[in-house]
Order: sequence, then C-alpha cells, then structure tokens
Amino acid sequence: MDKIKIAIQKSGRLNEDSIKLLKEAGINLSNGVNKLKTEAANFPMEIFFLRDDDIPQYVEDGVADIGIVGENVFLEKNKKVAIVDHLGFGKCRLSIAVPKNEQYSTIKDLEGKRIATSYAVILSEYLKKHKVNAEIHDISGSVEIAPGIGLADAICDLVSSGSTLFMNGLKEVEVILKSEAVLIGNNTISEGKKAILNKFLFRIKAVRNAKNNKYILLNAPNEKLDEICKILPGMKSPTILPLAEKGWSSVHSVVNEDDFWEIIENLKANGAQGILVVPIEKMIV
Ligand code: PRT
Ligand code: ZN
Repeated sequence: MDKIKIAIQKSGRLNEDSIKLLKEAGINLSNGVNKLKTEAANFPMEIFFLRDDDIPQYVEDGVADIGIVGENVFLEKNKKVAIVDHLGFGKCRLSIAVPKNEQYSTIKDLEGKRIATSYAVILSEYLKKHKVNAEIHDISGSVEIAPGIGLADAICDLVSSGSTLFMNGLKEVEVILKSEAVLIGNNTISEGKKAILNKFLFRIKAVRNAKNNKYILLNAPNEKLDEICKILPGMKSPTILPLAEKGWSSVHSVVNEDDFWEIIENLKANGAQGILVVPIEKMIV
C-alpha cells in the first residue's frame, strides 16, 4: 500500500502546530517525535522531522512528498514545489527595518545602503522591482543586531509582535511579504499518493471549517420564525423543532465566526431567547 511522506519542522515555531494539524486530522503518531522519522498509527503517512530550511529541497527531490514550511521559506528556497494549501498558523511578515532615528520616507532611501538579511532571494527581487540598488549582506542569524554593530544600515527579517525590532532600536519601514505556514507538495506524486493527499486535505478543510463556525441553538416564538430564519444562514437552512410549550420553537443553525456577534444581536432584537452557542469539532460541507 502507498504511504505519503510528509516533512515537518523538527523543532521551532512550526513544530507544535504542524503536529496539532495532524492530530486534528485524526492522524496519530505512533511513537516519539524526537526521532528523524515516525509513522502514523492509523493513516498511510510517514512523518519526517527536519530543519525547515531543508524541507523544500527534500520535497523537490521526492524524499518527502509534501511538507509544512513558512511561505517565506518556500519563496526564499525557490524549489520546484507547489503550494497545496494555506494552513493559517505561523503568521508573520518579512519586513525591512532601519534604526529608529533614521530619516525614512520612501524605499528610495535605501539606495546604496547595506541591508543584512537571511532572505537574500526575496529581498533582491523586491529591490529590483522597486529599482533600488543596495548591498545585500546574507547572514544566517541574529540579523537584528547588524545595524547596532555597524555591519549594516538596515535589516530585512521576519517580524511578528515587533518586540525584537523595538528592543534593538529599529523601526519597520516596508512590509515585503505576509507569510503563514503552507503545505507544499511535489508536483509528480503517484496516483495512489494523490488519493491519500486528497483525503488528508479533506480532513484539514473539515477542521478549518469547524474552527470558523459555531453551532447555535435558540428558542423563538412561532410568529417570529420567519424573521429569525432570514438572519440565520445555516448550512442549508435552519432546523426548526417544536418546543413542548405551545407557540414556541427551537431553531438550530451554523453561523460563521466573522458575522457572529452581529447575528446574535440581530437574533435577540427579533425575539430569540435562550441562545446557546456550541463549538463544532469537524464540519463536512
Ligand atoms: O531550526 P530550524 O531551521 O528548523 O528553524 P528556524 O530557527 O529557521 O525557524 P523558526 O522556528 O524560528 O521559524 C520557523 C517559521 O516560523 C519561519 O520560517 C516563519 O515562517 C514562522 N515565524 C512566525 C517566525 C516568526 N513568526 C518570528 N517571529 N519565524 C521567526 N520569527 C523570529 C524573527 O526572525 C525575529 O528574530 O522572531 C523574531 C521576531 O519576533 P517578534 O515577535 O519579536 O517580532
Ligand atoms: Zn530554519
């Protein structure tokens, strides 16, 4: 039987969420995660634990069929692999920052400057696009200290809360890229593996849908049902069940997180009572 091989980060910012994603898709890792490789106990999947920087190459070479990396790593490594899905965690941005007292108004201010980064490929493409000539210093760690020690005039690095920049006396002046974890895949996997991948993607999607939606139950007087049903989108249409108390019904539906509070306020204003909101574990649409 075919097995799909997935590469995830061994340790670091994406490790925990990657394992959680597998768990939520019902995939149990059979033993410890401190090894190079393990197998799923109940799904045709092998899991490799690697440095994130190496994952695109392994997927291109077919050592792994799919992998989880930040979009920043995917773009920087520029390998022959495709993005299969966006995973919604590991969010950050790749930005240019300069010392906070430095005068900065446009990207032209970087002309002739030295910029330290671990993202030379993405940065040089960005500078080229904006017709700026700058000197790129490709360094592998602690990029944020480069201006302080006189190694560079600016940096290009990942930012999430901004506190690293702040602590190093830097200010963010350009956002080059907004990034999140992505599932990348080899373009030439077998039909058997493709079928397994689709099964995996189906499960991921069900979990994601569930997270974005809530199950809602409420009581309403029958004469208000029309209005209430108009407010509730539901998967098809709301379920309506009669209550023991005459003239009243129970209404069940699914609502999206984004419009959640607005819908609740609307429901209350239209006579809904005893509103219960319940998390959904999986949602297959
Ligand atoms: O050992 P390995 O090579 O596998 O890991 P790594 O050290 O290269 O990567 P790791 O674990 O630091 O990050 C993995 C991925 O997480 C990155 O490729 C991004 O896609 C994503 N990610 C999300 C981040 C951040 N947020 C982040 N804040 N990666 C790094 N940072 C660093 C940033 O480089 C800077 O030093 O955190 C600092 C900034 O954070 P704030 O909160 O102070 O702004
Ligand atoms: Zn790395």
